[in-house]
Amino acid sequence: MSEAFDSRARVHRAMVMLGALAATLALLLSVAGVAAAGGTVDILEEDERYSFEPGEITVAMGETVTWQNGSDAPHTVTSDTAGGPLDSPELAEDDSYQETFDTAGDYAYHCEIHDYMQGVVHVVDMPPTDALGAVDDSGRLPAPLMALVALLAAGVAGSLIMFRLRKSPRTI
Ligand SMILES: [Cu+2]
Repeated sequence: MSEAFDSRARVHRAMVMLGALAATLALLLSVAGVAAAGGTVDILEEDERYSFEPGEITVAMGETVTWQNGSDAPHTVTSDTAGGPLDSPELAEDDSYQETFDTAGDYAYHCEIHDYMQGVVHVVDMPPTDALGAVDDSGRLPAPLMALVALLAAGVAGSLIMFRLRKSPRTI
């Protein structure tokens, strides 16, 4: 009776451990995904005035900023400097616009329709925003993350083997 209980407890412990490993892995992958996504600026209306939220955003070189029109009026995302990188068409409600910034600097922009709408993108020359490195252009996971996944898989396999070895003398 106590043996059956022990075995159930061991199965339970193994399940908890696997769950914790899976949760850790999911968290790491989502962190990498967030870093690769860059930033998002929402276009919002409050008291009949429109604004870019946040008005200032900081991203690393190579990252992409997405503007999302969450208001029912048309807007543009237009560089203050002629010939600047930001030059969207009129964005209708729920339309979005993206720009990837490969050069460090401050990019001021406005809306052509509502000239009081102003924003700045700060692009800084630094490694991707998470410690593990962002997903590169090929879509593959970066090497440190791959190594971690391999390590976790080895740990799971190892604990399963240990579990079976310890259990087998009794069942045979
Ligand atoms: Cu506007």
